[in-house]
Amino acid sequence: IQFLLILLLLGCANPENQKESIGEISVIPTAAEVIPSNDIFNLSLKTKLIANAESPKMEYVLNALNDRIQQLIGVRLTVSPEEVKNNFIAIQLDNHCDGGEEGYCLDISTESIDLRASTYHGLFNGVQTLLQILPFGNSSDAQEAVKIPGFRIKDAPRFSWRGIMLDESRHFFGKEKVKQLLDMMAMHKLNKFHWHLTDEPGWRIEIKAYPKLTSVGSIGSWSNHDTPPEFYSQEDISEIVDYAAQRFIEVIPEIDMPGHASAASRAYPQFSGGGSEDHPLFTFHPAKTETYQFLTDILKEVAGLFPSQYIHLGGDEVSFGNQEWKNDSDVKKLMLHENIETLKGVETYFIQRMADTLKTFNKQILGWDEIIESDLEAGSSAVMWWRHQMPDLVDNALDKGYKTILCPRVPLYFDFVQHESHQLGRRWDGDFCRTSDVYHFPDSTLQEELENPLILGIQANIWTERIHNEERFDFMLYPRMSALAEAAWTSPDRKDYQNFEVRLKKMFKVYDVLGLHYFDLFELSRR
Ligand code: TNX
Repeated sequence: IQFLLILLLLGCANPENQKESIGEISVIPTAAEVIPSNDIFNLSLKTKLIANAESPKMEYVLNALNDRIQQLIGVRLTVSPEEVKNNFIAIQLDNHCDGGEEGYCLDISTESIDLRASTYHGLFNGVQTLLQILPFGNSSDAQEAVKIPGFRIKDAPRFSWRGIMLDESRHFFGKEKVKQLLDMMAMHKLNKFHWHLTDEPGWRIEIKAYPKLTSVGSIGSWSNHDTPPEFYSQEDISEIVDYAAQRFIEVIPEIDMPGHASAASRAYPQFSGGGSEDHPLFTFHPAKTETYQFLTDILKEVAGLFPSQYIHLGGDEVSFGNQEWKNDSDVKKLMLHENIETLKGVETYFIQRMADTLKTFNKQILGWDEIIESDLEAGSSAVMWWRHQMPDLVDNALDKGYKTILCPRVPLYFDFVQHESHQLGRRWDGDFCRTSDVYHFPDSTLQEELENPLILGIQANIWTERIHNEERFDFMLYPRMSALAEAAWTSPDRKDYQNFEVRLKKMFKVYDVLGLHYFDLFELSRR
């Protein structure tokens, strides 16, 4: 990506572009308050860098900035120990910039670029804004100053949860594609990466206690049952978690249960609770002590790999394959013993039991909206609302005191088509997910609920049954991800779709240079 950005800078170096950017800001997601000025900051070899803290997190912030500065002027700036009065970039932790956990104040004037925030994450977000403001320069012209237009910006996010979920069970994309996704998320100030690592076609995370999960369970994908094993070793996982942390992105793993368990069951059939004709081996067995031990061992390793406070336990669509539970003598015994009357009750029992297990590892449960019916700890448990045709679920979740993330199928499922002419992808009763629908979410649907602080934010989900290669991945993700970013970050009074389209056209230049196979939604109107 860094190499490609150099190309971008070289390719777009043209004085007209520089003029064009003065006086207007073209950043996605757009900032809360922006005041342009006539000042110009000259970034050159003489520019000094100041930072008021030394720590790994400050390094992450400075690296993000220096990667670009190096492209612009040929060198990285080192932190200057002396006091400087002019031509400096100051990156400072400072409680006077009142932007909460992730906000920042960015002041670009003739004398200095002054970035302040009360957290490192805020500083990182400020750097991301600055990177989008920096004019396109020419790295071969290191002697010439790069002119940066003056602005005073004060910014903070609307939602604290701004997420993307990627399903790598159905199709496996691998480390490089995931890192590119994380880079793009960072640029867009998206901060939660939910990683769907297990499901029917493949189990994608190495578990040392159960090697067959990957040696057997990771063979095959949705479109090809005979692929060689494709999975992330624990080393790979740590590399990705670290790469994300350097971009202030939290990685939340999902180990789906008790349904969507087929890949695990192929490897270890002794823990299977059976399935259905369409979904063989779909469930874990809910009434065997050994199943719970198996899953506890797995979650113990998972908990050690991911610093996130959450582990996502899925919990979705169990009815697709729990028919065999009905006639199972152990399940019958469990129901009798625990006073459970329905299969949904068995599911609820299972989830409650596993949520308790998570607590022993100091983790909290996150799950799909089916888990609302379980009695979980209020205040710490979190659910993702996905069944868009059932908006009452949001109220149910809030009533039970669960933290709630909004990712309704329409408009936030990126495996759905984005244009009426598109054939490849899902629809729901003819409905699909346009970029503009993504952009307008959630203001187009929920009102009262949004006042509730238990609503953490929004997320788009990339399910990959129908996304079998990188080109399709890009096409389904971009530009909807840019729209998601603004929906998640920018307050409703600052949202303006027409203005977003103008900025998106500029973002397309970035996509182009990165070689992303995005859907050019302006192409149709250009013809
Ligand atoms: C429903 S969303 C699922 C996924 C599918 C997706 C396809 C959810 C919790 N379960 O297993 O991949 O629809 O759109």
